Amino acid sequence: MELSFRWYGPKDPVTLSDIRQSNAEFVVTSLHQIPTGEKWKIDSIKKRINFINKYNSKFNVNLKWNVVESIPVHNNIKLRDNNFRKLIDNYKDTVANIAKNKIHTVCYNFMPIVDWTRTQLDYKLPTDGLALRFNYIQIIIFEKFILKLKNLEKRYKPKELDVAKKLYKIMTQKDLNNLKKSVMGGLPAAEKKYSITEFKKMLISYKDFTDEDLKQNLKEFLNEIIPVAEENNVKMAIHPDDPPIPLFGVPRIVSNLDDYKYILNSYKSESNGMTFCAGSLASNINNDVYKIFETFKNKINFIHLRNVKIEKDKKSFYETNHLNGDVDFVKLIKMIKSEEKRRSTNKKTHIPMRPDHGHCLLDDQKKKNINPGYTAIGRMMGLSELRGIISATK
Ligand code: DNO
Repeated sequence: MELSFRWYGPKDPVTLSDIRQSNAEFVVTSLHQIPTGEKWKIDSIKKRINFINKYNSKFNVNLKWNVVESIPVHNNIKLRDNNFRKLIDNYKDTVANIAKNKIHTVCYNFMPIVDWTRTQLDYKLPTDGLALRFNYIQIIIFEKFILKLKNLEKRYKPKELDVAKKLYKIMTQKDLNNLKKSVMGGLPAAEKKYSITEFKKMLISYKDFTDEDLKQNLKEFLNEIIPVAEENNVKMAIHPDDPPIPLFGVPRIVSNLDDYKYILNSYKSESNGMTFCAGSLASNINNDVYKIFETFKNKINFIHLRNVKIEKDKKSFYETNHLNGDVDFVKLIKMIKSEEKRRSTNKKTHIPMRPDHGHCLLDDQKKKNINPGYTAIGRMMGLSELRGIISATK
């Protein structure tokens, strides 16, 4: 595996030196300063590479940018609406420009409106570490009492709505503000921080939009992007919905094995691949992560390793450390290593992998400016646990 670490660029409180100290050798990053939909110019990409190189010297581990995570897909592309033609052209140019800078893996997702979603960013664990959590009832509270959406009984059970109502009554304004912040833009990599009005406006654009509609639009997107990726020897890697369950009444189409079958068969090409995100996939109890890995192993272009524990209601979860969650990482890493061995007849044997998220631990808990899930110490602990497994497995 190419041991990698996500870095949010020069403004990330986690520095390139911190990353080097974690023992990672590769950097996964994106030009987050460029608004979603705009084309990335060759020079802007080069500038980022030069920034990384500036701190590389003959005395230290030379970090290399191996994966772009992400080139976000604009909602107008997902909706095939307004200026989507121009946006697709920009996306193609960006993919080509990345390749011109010798980066050949792109992670992206196709979740409507938001990227990943959590309801709590500081869930206290028995170890005193702080974790990210997704609570199903809190999502209902968010939809019903913050967004004030109607017709929730179509999507939620009467008992769930009842529990949500009772819990809402005892929540303080601070609790509600925290929930709102967690869902609507407290997370890094969110394409945009929405106000309630903007969020509702986005929901309206997806009104009456079905899973089939979104699938069709993803297929059209692949039909246009994959040939450009092929031409430039770029491997696209679609990330699963996080969490892989329906939210806010809008479609989700990258959630399970069948979804991936559809996507990967929509355009058969080595460039049409997946990001295998263990934690995202495992947060839907119906997903068998090992089976998903086994089924699509030759299509896996990028790997995210983190672990989750599904809670009693079977729909909520929190992020555990790598060794304590529902996914057996010893088993999974053995599978990854055997896939790498299988590929070793080809040139590219090592799959880029990054420890995805970590708990907020030690000094990071005292810092004001952190990216939830992306603190240095927690991820470094994650990577260390993974490195232990990697070196102990054949
Ligand atoms: C969250 C990340 C996601 C991921 C995008 C990929 O921690 O895994 O933000 O980068 O969904 O496009």
